[in-house]
Amino acid sequence: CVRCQAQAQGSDMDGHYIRRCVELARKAAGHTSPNPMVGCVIVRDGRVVGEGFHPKAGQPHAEVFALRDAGDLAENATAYVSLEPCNHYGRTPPCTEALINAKVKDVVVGMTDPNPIVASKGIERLKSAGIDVRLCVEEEASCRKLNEAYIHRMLTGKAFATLRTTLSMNGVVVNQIGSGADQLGGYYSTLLKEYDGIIISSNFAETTTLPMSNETGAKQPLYIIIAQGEKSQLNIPFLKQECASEAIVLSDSPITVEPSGVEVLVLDQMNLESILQLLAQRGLCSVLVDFREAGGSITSLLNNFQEEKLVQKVVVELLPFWAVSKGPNDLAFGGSQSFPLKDVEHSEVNGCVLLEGYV
Ligand code: AOF
Ligand code: ZN
Repeated sequence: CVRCQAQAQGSDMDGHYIRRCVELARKAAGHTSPNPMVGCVIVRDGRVVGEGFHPKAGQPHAEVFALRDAGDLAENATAYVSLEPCNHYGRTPPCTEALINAKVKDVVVGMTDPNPIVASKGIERLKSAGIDVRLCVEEEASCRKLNEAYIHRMLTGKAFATLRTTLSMNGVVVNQIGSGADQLGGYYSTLLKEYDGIIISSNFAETTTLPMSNETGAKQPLYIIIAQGEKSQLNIPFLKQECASEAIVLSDSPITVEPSGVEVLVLDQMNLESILQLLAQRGLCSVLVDFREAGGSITSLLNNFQEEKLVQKVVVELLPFWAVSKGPNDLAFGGSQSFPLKDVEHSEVNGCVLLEGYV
């Protein structure tokens, strides 16, 4: 019947507009933590009348920007939001009230908010105000993927960890910045933009020239430098540059760091679990474990990462590059079992093959 067709069309369009919300949300990738990335689209009579996204924690939510953009046209419109609207006073007032006051007719959400102070209460509040609310089942998975790190932190109290390495065509772990291989690794600047922090070993920090965020145009990720063993001094040249990123040194014993002024924390327990908890407490949702040296101070942290469920994702860049092997090459760690990764995707970036999979 005509009515059913109209409904089918309506739900087809749900997917379309929620995908647009995800696209808008991603504009703030790397800037929203500890908050999620959220996008919102306001549609009236089949026409987009307002769009917005959440730019940064402390700033207004996506719905507020989209409602402002729509103005009076929000009345009787449909609001699409990639995440359930919040119903609490945090750094900003509840989006449910903003939607109710704007008199929207219905709301389509991409996923419910795992934040226990929201968790379906936003949807209930909208329904109690007579607003029709539906979940866009078709795009729920893409909304979850968008905020996989935020969801993980919310549910576990730990930062979402991605293990990253680069391999040459002959299977050598490429850690020699300046060898020519790093120029090919154009994907690194994308990672710098998207992750809240990057864990590297003290050896790597001492010997490398990491691309600084000002050079790559990205925001400043926090470098988390792991110092383990007998070292009592650490000299980190890349932190002496003018546009240096922020850094924190996590050490298992007292240590002096050059340049001075870098924050140093001596941990009683140097294990990945306590590090990821500490980073989550500091508001980081996602962290990249940049692993490019066998036997370095990060190896021991990763010994049982699969069993401990501490690493969620693995990213490997395969570079069109032949490298000289300078020592043990196989990143041998990770417990006693071999296992296939899940939901593997591959893509090509600047002539490198990028493989991503979930643990
Ligand atoms: C939304 N739309 O765009 C975002 C939401 O401190 P606040 O006020 O920014 O609140 C943060 C919480 O609000 C965050 O943990 C998450 O539950 C929700 N984020 N909600 O309706 C948005 N960013
Ligand atoms: Zn909100």
